[in-house]
Amino acid sequence: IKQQFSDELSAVKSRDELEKIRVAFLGKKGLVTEELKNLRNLNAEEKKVAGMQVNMLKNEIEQAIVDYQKTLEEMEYQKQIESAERYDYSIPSEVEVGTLHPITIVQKKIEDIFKTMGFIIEDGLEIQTEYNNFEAVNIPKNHPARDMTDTYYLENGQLLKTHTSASQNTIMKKYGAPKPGEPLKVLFPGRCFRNENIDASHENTFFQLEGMMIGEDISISNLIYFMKALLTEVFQREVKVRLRPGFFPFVEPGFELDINCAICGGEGCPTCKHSGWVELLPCGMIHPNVLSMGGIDPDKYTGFAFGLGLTRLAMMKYNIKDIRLFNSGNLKQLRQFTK
Ligand code: FA5
Repeated sequence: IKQQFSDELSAVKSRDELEKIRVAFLGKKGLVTEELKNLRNLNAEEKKVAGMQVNMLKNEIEQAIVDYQKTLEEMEYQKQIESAERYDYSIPSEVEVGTLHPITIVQKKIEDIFKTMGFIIEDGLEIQTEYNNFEAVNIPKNHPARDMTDTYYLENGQLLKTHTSASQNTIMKKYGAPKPGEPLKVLFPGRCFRNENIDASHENTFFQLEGMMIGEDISISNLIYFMKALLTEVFQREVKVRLRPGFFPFVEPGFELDINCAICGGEGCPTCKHSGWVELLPCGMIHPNVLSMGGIDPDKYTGFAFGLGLTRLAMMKYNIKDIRLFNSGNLKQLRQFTK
């Protein structure tokens, strides 16, 4: 039986064939099983010797089948490897790789600068309540300041946020009053929407990047320090700026920081409406009412806020004359900006 088994096993090429052999030798009517059954015809002495031999044979065959099963599996695996598609990783790829949008590049750069200065980055909703967009930043119903922006209202009474300041209240409530010596420093970029007459410097969909710092003795000098750090890093050179008083109901005092137009160098061009300056960075000290509505005690804390025109900043950085390029989907032009 042993000889017959090893002859037949050596011819096996598949798992099906192996199973057939297993049945032929170890199955209910298999050769080994028959031998085991025949033991009952022997006397006690013979049974002892033959029983041992048959059991040994049975174990050997079982083991041989298990081993052969493994060999077959390895052979199949080897076959799969050999027939698998082969890749040559050294051949240069012809797949086109996308690039970041220029606004994203500038946004990431500013986020990195502010992160090193200890700012947290927050993400604000694009659909906001009237309360967050207006009331909570001190622009009550019927206040003339609401005419400053033409708002896209949704049917459910909510609106597309007209400025990133719409997130101020939510963020103040999320973090609460700052701990002593640990001012709250947050940066929150976002897409804003206004029903504008579109021209070279006005879009109906554009980006702002807002920042806030609130603590026990935050002053205008902190504000100016951070604004300077921001612009020097972005432009990698000293930039000419001018500060004018600016009115926003949510800051007191408020300022407008303008940057010398990079397109014409201050000579005057359509991008800067022939003034030589681009309105870029309104800012100011957060109004006490806004702090109160955010749950922060204005008698104890002060803070500054700024609302950078991120899209306009990208125009100045990359010398883009017309704001409409950003939303144009013109990849040929947009992908030239890489850093
Ligand atoms: C605001 O939106 C204030 N929320 C900013 C602010 C925040 C002030 C915190 C004080 C404290 P303003 O409407 O000026 O302000 O817009 C801010 C900037 O967004 C502008 O300087 C400009 O760079 C940019 N901006 C405004 N409207 C458009 C537009 N239609 N297209 C492109 N950029 C725009």
